[in-house]
Amino acid sequence: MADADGLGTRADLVERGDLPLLGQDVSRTYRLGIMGGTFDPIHYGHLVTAEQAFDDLDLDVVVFMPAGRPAFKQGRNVTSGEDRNAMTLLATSDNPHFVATRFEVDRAGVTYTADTLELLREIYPDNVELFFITGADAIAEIVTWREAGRIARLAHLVGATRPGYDLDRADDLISGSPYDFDVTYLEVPALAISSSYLRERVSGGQSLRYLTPDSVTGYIHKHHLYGVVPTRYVSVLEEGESS
Ligand code: DND
Repeated sequence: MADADGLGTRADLVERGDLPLLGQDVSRTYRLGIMGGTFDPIHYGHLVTAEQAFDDLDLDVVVFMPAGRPAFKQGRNVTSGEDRNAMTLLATSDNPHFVATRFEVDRAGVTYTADTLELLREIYPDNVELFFITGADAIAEIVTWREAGRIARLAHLVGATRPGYDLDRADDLISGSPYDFDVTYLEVPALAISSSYLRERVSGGQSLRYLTPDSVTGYIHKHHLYGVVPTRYVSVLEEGESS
């Protein structure tokens, strides 16, 4: 299969462990979920959304794809692709149907979703369908993304909404757009957490426990991300001895 934008052949990509090998059995259709995100940092909102999409849409696997240079965050200082990729790897490593890929991190220039989907379409045979998963915030915005029409042609969309979320707005924007989006809406448990909330907590010296896997928190502390405030853990015994 053709070289995908200098990233290597289909076999290379699979051998590197970056992308799952799908489509071998021509008598069946495969369903590949793609969870794109800045993941700065990744958290349980992202993970629970992908897990639910996997179950509800009967996906074969969900690929987590940290954005290389995100198209829309040029104004903000985004953590390096290497760090965001490492955190994504850690967060997904214990789930057998999640895979983290460097597909966008390794791509030069601004990474647009339409280009990513086009490259995946070149890599995978026709019996692999693409499902691009987004959260409630992103689903209403998708009509404004670069080459939204191309996105609509290349992939099904999965829009994860929270209970009580005003779906009508997203639906109006999508159905009012000139593009033929195929969207499946899912209701995921309300996890009112965001990467910016996690960053604020880290810089304020607060815990990330139960917001993201502990391995991600460990990585943030070890690599001094988000203005981490070093914590000195003192055991109850030590405290008692010093008083
Ligand atoms: P975000 O920066 O929103 O990622 O980017 C999401 C994807 O959209 C990436 O793949 C981007 O490359 C792509 N995008 C955005 C804008 C323009 C274009 C492409 C373009 O090509 O023109 P976050 O890390 O913030 O979030 C990742 C996903 O998780 C998003 O879909 C977000 O809505 C969702 N999410 C949650 N879902 C459920 N519960 C929560 C969530 N927090 C974030 N608590």
